[in-house]
Amino acid sequence: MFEELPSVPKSQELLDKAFRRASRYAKNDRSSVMVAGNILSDNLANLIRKFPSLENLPPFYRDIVDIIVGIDILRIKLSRLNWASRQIREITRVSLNDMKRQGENSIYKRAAFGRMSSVIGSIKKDLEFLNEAREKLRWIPAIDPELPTILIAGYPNVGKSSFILQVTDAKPEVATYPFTTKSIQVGHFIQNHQKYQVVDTPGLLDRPFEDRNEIERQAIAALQHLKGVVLFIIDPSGHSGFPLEPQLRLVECIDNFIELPVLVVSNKSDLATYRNGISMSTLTGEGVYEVLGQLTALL
Ligand SMILES: Nc1nc2c(ncn2[C@@H]2O[C@H](COP(=O)(O)OP(=O)(O)O)[C@@H](O)[C@H]2O)c(=O)[nH]1
Ligand SMILES: [Mg+2]
Repeated sequence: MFEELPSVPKSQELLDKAFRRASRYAKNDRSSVMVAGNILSDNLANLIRKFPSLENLPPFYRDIVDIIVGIDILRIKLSRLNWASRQIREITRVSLNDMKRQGENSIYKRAAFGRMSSVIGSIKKDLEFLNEAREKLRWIPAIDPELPTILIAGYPNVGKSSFILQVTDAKPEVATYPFTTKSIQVGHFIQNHQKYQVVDTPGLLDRPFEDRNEIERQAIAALQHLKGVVLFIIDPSGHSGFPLEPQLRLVECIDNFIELPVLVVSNKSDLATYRNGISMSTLTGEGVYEVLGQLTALL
């Protein structure tokens, strides 16, 4: 949806293109105005059409877009392009009328081109904004909001990435979040003809919530729009470098903040086990498919 966003031209590039074509292909002033006007208004209309419709965005994407660029400002910028596109059509129409009534005179053409330039000039900042927005949105993590999703939570080094590697077939896709330096990992597996995605969100569900900034909190909130279940992995062995205590506090925190079902599993059963709950080893594979079964049942 966002990967295919076209690059947004600068206002001067748009004008150059339109006027160059007009002078190259037009036989007279009338067709010159028509060519330039059509190129400008069509280019703007196409740009608007290629941006995902903000009304129909799935809630997950909607929240993410809102975090990254802001839905309201994006809507305003797109409507400015729409305004400009209509202005250009109107200028073209009026100018062609003038020429029809008063006869061809290069004054009309020059006046029309001047007005077109000033309309396009007035959306310079909007075009720049949209191009920057495109750069940010193209990197929206490869999460498909339609698929049932296993979100992995837990402190660093407990085995979250190892779990993805164990249960998903291909190498997980890695995408950078636009709002952190970390990379999100998404893998897929199929069970009973149903495709599932497994998502590891470093930086989001791996440390106490008090440490989070507003954007991270919003991103976590966005995750809740997914058809999801949280797999909370704890490492009772001490191998990860984190004691059990803070890990259990994070479980509580996530339980409180996130409305999706949470399954707590203790990992590294080859090293140590935690008395209550299910355990697995993402190193040896022991227990991993039982855990997966429980997760898909919750979904
Ligand atoms: N002994 C043991 N080590 C594991 C197990 N799972 C992961 N590890 C190791 O723990 C370290 C962190 O694993 P990783 O999957 O990167 O953790 P993440 O930071 O939560 O993604 C790596 O060195 C893994 O090889 C396990 O079940 N048993
Ligand atoms: Mg990891």
